Amino acid sequence: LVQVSLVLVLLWMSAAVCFADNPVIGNTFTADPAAMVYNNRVYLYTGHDEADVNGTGYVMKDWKVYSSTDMVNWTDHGTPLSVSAFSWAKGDAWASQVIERNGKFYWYICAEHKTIPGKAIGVAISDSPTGPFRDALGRALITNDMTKFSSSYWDDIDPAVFIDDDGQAYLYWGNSVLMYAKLNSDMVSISGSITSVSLPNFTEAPWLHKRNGIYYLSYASGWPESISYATSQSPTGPWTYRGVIMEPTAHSGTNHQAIIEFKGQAYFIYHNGALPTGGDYRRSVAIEKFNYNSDGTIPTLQPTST
Ligand code: FUB
Repeated sequence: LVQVSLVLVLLWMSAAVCFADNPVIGNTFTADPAAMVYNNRVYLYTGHDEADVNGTGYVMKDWKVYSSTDMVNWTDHGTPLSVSAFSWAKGDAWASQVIERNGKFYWYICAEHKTIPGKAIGVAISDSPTGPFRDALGRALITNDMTKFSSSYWDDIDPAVFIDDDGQAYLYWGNSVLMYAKLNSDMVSISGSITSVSLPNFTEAPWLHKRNGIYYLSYASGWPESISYATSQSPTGPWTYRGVIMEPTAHSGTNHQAIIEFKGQAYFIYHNGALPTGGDYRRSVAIEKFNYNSDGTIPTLQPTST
């Protein structure tokens, strides 16, 4: 009887640990994670879902920052950036990513443009990873250009930024079609032209990372969204499709990922609808540890909370 009780207690404890760990932010609905490793800390930048429990669309007005030295205990740094910081924007604080260059922090965001129909990408700047941030340009960096891409109202969403070892920075973004451009070293202007990329089943949410000389481009694919990825020898492709990292989760049609390495461990950071009363418009950031396969491919991951 003692042994059975012990096993039951251990089972309960391991279930409790899983529940406590994922979603990692339990008191606020958070979505569209991006992560940056800086000075031995992980900074987690998220969107903020504020739709009520019967909501039928996104209510997103600002972005949040958390940080951790162990990926388990997270410090809440509040809400250092909101749509109101961008005079050209009128709402929809959608996905974003922050990167550091020469001691400055650049926060690429997506919001609805006040005067140009559709979403646009802007950039805020700060001296600290936790802000305060201010609009770096006073105008959007990327706006809807129907003449070039005849694409949709939503094509300029989900900015992802990457700086290669040679110092060249790249901005990726898109919905239905992936686009990318080089950034100048000022990080707030585009160098050259915008290129579109064909990827199998690309929906949105690009994320670029590099490991052992291989460039990984992960993205949300299909609907409901899986997270798929492709690899290349270059940040501009050509890309070889490698498969699915995560199948759709149970309570959120969207998923949106960041992939980082911290203290020698790889992490897949994503969102789901797993909190009580969570769902499509009330999402939560979750994290899975993973190990690359010996050939550098990424295994398919099971969400530990759905
Ligand atoms: O959060 C709003 C949108 O939902 C994001 O821009 C997409 O990636 C999807 O997660």
